[in-house]
Amino acid sequence: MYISTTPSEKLKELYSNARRVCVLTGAGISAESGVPTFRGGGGASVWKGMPFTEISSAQMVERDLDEVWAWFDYRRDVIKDKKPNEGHIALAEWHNRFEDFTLVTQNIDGLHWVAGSSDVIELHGNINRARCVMCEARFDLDRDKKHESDICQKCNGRLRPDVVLFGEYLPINAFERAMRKSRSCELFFVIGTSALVYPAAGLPEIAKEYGAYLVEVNPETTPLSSICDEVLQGRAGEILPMFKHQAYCK
Ligand code: BV8
Repeated sequence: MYISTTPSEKLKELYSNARRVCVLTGAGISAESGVPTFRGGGGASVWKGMPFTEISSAQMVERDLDEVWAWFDYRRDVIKDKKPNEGHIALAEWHNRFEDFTLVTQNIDGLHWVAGSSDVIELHGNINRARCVMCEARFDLDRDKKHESDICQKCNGRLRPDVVLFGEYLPINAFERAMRKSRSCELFFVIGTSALVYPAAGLPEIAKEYGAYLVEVNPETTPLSSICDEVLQGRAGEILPMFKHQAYCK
């Protein structure tokens, strides 16, 4: 395994010739935008004494949907003025750089879209959308305000945040597409995730199993690091722009 703060000659070669590339991002790619991560502290990990794995759980929607709304309104308020950083912007350019590029994110902050990524597979939903618990209709939320109504305009059912909570299934089409692309890619980057949450954290393992060159971008070591071909130890906003360098772009 190659560990460094800059890409190896092998990775530069692979990057300049690759056609099928897949990327999985986690909260770390938004850290430099000022969005708190979950396990790096910073406020996205506890709500009124509850760990986020409890307040962001299916049980809480049953138990106290108002409290779940309060938690997600708080988080939407925290991220409403946050902007994409150099890491998001670099990845947005990769859509045109490769013949078959897939960007998969665990994040719900929507910053990849704001950075210009045209097609993002959001495995865990989006914090700026609500979903009806009855008819599943979806409604965009106003970024600058607390959610206004809990009632579905279509069927009068109750609305909830359109995010995947612990104990809930991921959107099946999104996850199946992410799995297919993980199996078929030549180069897989896993960026800014502690690789603790499944099934998302299984995607790099699948890519590796199917022969992809697996690259991790993270200032810290994770449970995935040991199976990676290359670990780039640093911040996404520093490392990803390095790939813009003409030296290894066709
Ligand atoms: C599921 C939305 C099948 C909500 C999220 C019991 C019952 C059911 C399931 C389970 C169970 N026990 C375990 C499970 C599985 C569970 C799971 O994995 N739990 C973990 C905690 C062990 N998974 C699920 O429940 C999933 N569903 O399994 O369905 C099922 C269904 C029913 C019954 C049985 C099975 C659903 C998981 C989705 C949960 N929703 N988000 C919300 O946001 O509130 S997950 C949440 O964690 C976020 O999406 C987040 O992205 C994700 C992962 O965290 P990370 O992104 O990795 O963030 P973290 O802070 O941890 O790490 C940041 C990293 O960035 C660090 O490594 C840091 O070093 C690095 N970093 C920091 N700065 C930078 C940087 N890197 C680069 N540059 C920087 N500048």
